[in-house]
Amino acid sequence: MSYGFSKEKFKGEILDHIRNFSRKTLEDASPQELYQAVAFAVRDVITDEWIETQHAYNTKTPKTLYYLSMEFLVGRALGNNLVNMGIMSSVQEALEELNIKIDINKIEDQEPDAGLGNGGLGRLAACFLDSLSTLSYPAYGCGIRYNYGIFKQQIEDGYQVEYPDDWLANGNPWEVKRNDNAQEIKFGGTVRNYMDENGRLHFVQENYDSVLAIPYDMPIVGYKNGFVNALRLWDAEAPQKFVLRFFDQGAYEKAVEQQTLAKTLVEVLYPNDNHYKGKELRLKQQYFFVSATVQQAVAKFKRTNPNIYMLPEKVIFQMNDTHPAIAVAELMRILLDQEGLTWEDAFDITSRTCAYTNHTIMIEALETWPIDLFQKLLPRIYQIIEELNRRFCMELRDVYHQPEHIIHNMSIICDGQIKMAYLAIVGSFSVNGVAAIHTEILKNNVLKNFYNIYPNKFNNKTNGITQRRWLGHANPELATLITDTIGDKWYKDLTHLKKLVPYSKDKAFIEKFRDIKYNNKVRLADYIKEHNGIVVNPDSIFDVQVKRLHEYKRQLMNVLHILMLYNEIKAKPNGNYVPRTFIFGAKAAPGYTRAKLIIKLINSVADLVNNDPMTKDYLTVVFIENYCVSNAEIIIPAANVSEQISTASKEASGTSNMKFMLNGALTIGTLDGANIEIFEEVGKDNIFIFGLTCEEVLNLYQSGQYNPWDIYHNDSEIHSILNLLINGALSPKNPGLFVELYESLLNRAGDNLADPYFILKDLRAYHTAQKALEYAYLDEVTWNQKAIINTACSGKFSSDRTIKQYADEIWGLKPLKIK
Ligand code: HBZ
Repeated sequence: MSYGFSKEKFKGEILDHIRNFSRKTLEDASPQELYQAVAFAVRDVITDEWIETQHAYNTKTPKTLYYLSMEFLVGRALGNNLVNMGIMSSVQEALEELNIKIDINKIEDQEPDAGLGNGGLGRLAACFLDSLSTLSYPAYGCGIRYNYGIFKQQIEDGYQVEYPDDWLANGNPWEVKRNDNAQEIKFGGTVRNYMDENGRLHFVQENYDSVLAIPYDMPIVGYKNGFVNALRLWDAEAPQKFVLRFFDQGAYEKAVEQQTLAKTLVEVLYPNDNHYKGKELRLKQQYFFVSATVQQAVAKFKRTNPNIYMLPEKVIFQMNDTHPAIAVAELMRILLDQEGLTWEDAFDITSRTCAYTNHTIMIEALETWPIDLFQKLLPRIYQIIEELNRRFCMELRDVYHQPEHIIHNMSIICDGQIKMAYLAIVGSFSVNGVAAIHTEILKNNVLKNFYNIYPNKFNNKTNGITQRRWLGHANPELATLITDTIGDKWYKDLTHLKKLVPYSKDKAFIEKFRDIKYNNKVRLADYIKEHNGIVVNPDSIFDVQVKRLHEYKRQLMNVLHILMLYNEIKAKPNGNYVPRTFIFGAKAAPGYTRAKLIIKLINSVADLVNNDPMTKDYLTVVFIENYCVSNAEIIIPAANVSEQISTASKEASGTSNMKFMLNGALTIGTLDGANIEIFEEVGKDNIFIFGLTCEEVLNLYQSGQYNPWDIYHNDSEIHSILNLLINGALSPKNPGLFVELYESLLNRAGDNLADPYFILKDLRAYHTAQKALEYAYLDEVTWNQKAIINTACSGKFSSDRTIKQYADEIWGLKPLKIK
């Protein structure tokens, strides 16, 4: 079944909306007003299916997934909905018939990105929602309706400057407020206990501050199946907002405090990616949306199931990293204090309902909360975690016969801190990593002790991306070529792309594929001209690294390689060089000083090479500001080369690597995360692999034997580019500016090791791989064949595959037939 669309009705709704809300003629309506009108008309088309899907949940009471995530990086909804509803061309026709002069892309551009996430983890959650609806799985995405999403980045004088992302300024036409599902969330106060007449102990939280959690639902439209799930984002409101003026003095103050709490709670997304900061407000945010979701899920379950013991048969809480790990304790609280279950029964139910996904092994990203902060804010939850830990340690001792030092290491509470990852593991029946190598590292290194005890909990679910957005919407020309060649089944089953393999030898297909890449490069060149004022050559190699800025992702190594090329050309100006455009996009966490300096360095290198008459025809460097979902949809389809150069073992999976591959870019990368699986799919001739392996990195790190000075002294080219960082060539007005980065590569004060990301160690190998790539690009036909093979072999990396594995192997979820 698909969505009931009538063009005439649609046109009428647009006219009505402009008339009633803008009070204008269609001609006079601004692009933003047109966007609002189109969005409302589309939402109207979705409504019946949305109601029906939700009605089927109520009547058929299927097992339902609650995907708990602090982040959903959904981007824009309009274009994606049109693709999934299969009405893109009908809507275009309708707009033409209404004589609307601006085209649909311009209307789509009016929509602000819903930037409710930092990077990979948040975008993964958004891809998962798309797959869940497309595969008809009953599910809710559950998160926070931040007033401000990820900051907007501007580059000023080469530096990152952050601006607030007021994404709700013009309202949000997709969301629906659901007052009837409001939940009360309690913070602070004290816990009183008493014994009842039957000798049972009860716990009551008193003198707490409370805030109301109000859900806003956004529709998540499945691909041509009439199945509409909800992304449920919780907003905070103060309770008793309206009776403020009747309060006596004490109550008045409390009421004001609660107002402030509600206002600050959902104000802004924390902009750190792979880095943990123990901020009290962040813990409040976590408990706020988790408690709201768990309370609501249990209440909904109880409406149709009298037997609470059946909960694991009907409800799954999947925790997207440890940020929602508090769900374990919150569910325990509800089962113990509200349902009156015994500890054993409550724990049995909880640990069959919760599951945990780990997204990082980076030590600095692991969440731990100081006991005093935690206890003050969540006194009852803390008691529960303490008891959980007491019993867990007892089990380690009595059942698993672990020695004391191991028990100490595994304890959820240790040295005044609560370790959220351990809480998540102990309270879950499933612990998964996000790429094969990542899961192996979890099992054999980081979480080894837990794996020894609970081997059956551990499993891998390699990440994926949705082809509807990342090919269907982002690259419509390629999508059409593929459909014309092999049919449209790939929209629902990406492995169909394999049928393109024989076409990698078909001259006409190769040419079409090449022309589409060229057109996408022109589209990106236009974007760059408009936003950066830089003219780039669409015949040059578009070499792209877009992702959060982090030392482990090694944007700095990319820049150093560009400087090597620069020096080569300067030394031999009459050589034969393949023109290259290096494109970067990256936000740095506002407090991450070194990452921000790397952004400045990229822009300084851009100034140098783009303006040097000897190099400017061969080398162009572009930093695209404010990298986000909507500009990723323009950048990725235009890439020839995908930079995936993290220090092996550090990137859990990566997902942009999959988007690039799908769009026919060749990867240059390390054997890290999902790069390894991409390598397995495409074979060695269609990828450029270099550098240390995970094992080598882990050994080198442990041995402490890395000495970058040897490289500095023995490799004269590396020597001279490092000197560019300290001789003022890149920052004449402030010659010492980049000394810090130079130092970070050679002597890292305070670390047990110079540069734990081994940049100089891998730089030469990276340079060699780049040379091979450049050489391969010279043969246009072969290059395009490799690009086609990349697209053809990307089937594994659909989030549909990932979600089906989660559903079959973890959740026990079945697709729901609506009609
Ligand atoms: O999750 C990323 C991994 O780095 C990446 O390799 C993986 O592909 C992706 C999806 O599994 N992790 C993140 O994006 N992590 C965060 O954004 C993050 C945000 C807040 C934190 C910690 C981590 O407190």
